[in-house]
Amino acid sequence: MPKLLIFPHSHFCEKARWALDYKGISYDPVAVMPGLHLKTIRKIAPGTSVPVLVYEDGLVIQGSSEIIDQIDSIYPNRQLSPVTVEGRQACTDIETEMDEKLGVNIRRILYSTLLDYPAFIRQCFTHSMPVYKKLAYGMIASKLNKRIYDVYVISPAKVTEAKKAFDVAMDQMAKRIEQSPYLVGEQFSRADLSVAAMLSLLTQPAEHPFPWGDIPDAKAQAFCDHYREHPVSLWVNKMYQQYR
Ligand SMILES: N[C@@H](CCC(=O)N[C@@H](CS)C(=O)NCC(=O)O)C(=O)O
Repeated sequence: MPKLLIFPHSHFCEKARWALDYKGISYDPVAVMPGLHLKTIRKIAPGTSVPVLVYEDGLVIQGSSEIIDQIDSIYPNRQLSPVTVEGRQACTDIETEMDEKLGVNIRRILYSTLLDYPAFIRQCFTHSMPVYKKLAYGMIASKLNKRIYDVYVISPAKVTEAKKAFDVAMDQMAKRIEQSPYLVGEQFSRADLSVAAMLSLLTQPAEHPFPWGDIPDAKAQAFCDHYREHPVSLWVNKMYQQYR
């Protein structure tokens, strides 16, 4: 059975996991800890990011979109990629654009306040790990959280920019789903799955496998609440109910 190396709370990992689950592919999800993941991932893949799918014969696929490409190419059931060239290109365009405008920006916005809540971050970074790893996290937590801030949040000005870009992208998505419940073609595709996974941090749907619990920060909560009734949030929840 292939292993899927993940950060369990990550929306990019959720995208890969949802695709595997949707297609009914058996895999073993293996949680790696941010920071400590570098050593593990560098040994097997060109970049350092998760998700990474590792097959028993040694084949390694890194990246959520690349994983969907690969599993669609070898497991024909429940195709997530459209059959037409135009459909595939439309999915690639949406995924590339929204991974950045929604996925990267929401990560920046939420980390900008949630990093101040050690118990919440510990739960995200060590979920499903053995006790010795949870203890190891305690030893690197403050250095790691600073690094996460530097890489993903960067500065308050970047957070302000991210909020604006996120809002524009939400409205852009709202216009698209006014026409049809599916972003590309007449059926559920990787474009729908990707956008919904990127926004799973916003709506925290019940079908998402991570046990979020309460958001401990009022600003982060207010950000999520602001979009609670947004048509795109309602659409995300519907995609989760119907396809996750
Ligand atoms: N384009 C990549 C992005 C994945 C990504 O940003 N992963 C983050 C977690 S959300 C990560 O692994 N960060 C640690 C690193 O890059 O070393 C994908 O779609 O898989």
